[in-house]
Amino acid sequence: MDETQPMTRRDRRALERERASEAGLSSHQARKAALAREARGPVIRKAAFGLVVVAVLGFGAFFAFGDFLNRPVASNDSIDVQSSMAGFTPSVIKVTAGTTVTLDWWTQDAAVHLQGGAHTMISPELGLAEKLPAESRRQVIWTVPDKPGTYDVWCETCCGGKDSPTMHGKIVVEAA
Ligand SMILES: [Cu+2]
Repeated sequence: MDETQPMTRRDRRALERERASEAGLSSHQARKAALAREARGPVIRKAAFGLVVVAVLGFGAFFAFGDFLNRPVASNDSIDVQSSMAGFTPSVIKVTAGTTVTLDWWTQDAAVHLQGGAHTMISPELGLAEKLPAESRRQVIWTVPDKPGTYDVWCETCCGGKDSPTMHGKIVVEAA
């Protein structure tokens, strides 16, 4: 038989019979075996489709919940602050006048989205002019001014910077 030609159905049956007789099977058994082999095709396709579905769902879940999985755990005496395209989280940070606080500041944003590859935290009235590189976490140790009030804080390196309402947060300085 010419191996380069596709096998006809008759060729295939002949081959099955040949194999079956070698294995000592009747032609009836050989046909059953051939049918079973043919039936396996769709089963394998279904299994492959299932794997693709699982992979897609897995990636989806990874991207949706990656935030939570990678979220650094802040210690009790520090304030967890995330910078993202959605702004500061939380958008209102409460601190006590005259105290020294640690801002546990982190972002998962990639450098390509950020001017200069970093988020910033700017508040001249509060003495804040900090930079956070893409996909990083750092602790800002900051002494809160004595004057209570509500102050603006913003990022000037993404999404319109100071003029964007999204990149604005509030820091509420409460009386000691
Ligand atoms: Cu930013």
